[in-house]
Amino acid sequence: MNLTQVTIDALAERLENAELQREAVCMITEEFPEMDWEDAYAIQGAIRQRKALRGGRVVGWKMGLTSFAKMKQMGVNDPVYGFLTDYGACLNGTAIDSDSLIHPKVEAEIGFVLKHALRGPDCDIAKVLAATDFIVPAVEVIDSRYKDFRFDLKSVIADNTSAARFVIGGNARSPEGLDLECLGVVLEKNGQLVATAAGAAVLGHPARSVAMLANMLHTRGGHLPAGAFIMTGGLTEAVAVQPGDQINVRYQYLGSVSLRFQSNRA
Ligand code: OOG
Ligand code: MG
Repeated sequence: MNLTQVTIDALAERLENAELQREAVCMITEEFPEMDWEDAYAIQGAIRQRKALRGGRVVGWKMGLTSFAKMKQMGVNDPVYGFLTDYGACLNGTAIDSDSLIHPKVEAEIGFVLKHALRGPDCDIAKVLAATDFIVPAVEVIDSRYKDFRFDLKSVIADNTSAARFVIGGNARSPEGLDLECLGVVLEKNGQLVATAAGAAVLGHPARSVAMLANMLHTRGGHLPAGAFIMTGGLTEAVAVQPGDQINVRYQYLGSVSLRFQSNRA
């Protein structure tokens, strides 16, 4: 680690305030180029602690930058992880308050819920499937706290991988008998097709994203407990949304997830 605890705490406060006050900030590696991976996850951990002290709860994990489409869009090429908060959870069909976000984008994702704990270092697709209770379709609303949604990997890890809101919908299904690689996904905005994908868009198989998460958590002394909810990462490019936009994502086998964005400003 290259940053002091004082700097880590100050950066966590800066990024969390950017979220709470909806004001984008400059990428933090510009000011602290010496920041390393452990510093980045330590800042994310300090944000998590700040939320916990205020009574916030962590309700899941997320992997990010797990598809080629996402890596290409953001100009980075390694998966990262973050956490999901209780206040981020929104109901299927809900209107999301655009005024509470800076510059939201939506991502179609596949969610896993575990029935058994998963521990690294040797998790693989088979172990993940054996530990999975059910698969759910989900949409993540990301909202980078950085100006113009521009960042490098360390900065985005510190910013809890742009996590903001998420919606679980459709039908939960056991992974047994589901072809997760071929699982088709159709993303529509305002009734128009904007992106399509198959499950294999995420690291060749979405369960590989969960395995990678368990292995990454292991390197920092963590694991995924039974009951854990995990979002495996956007299958397509993220789609920018404005107030008034309606999003509908249809999943093969799993039903659909929909949400809209609404502003109360005049
Ligand atoms: C980082 C978060 C990426 C995903 O599903 O790939 C992410 C970002 O693109 O802002 O959540
Ligand atoms: Mg995501």
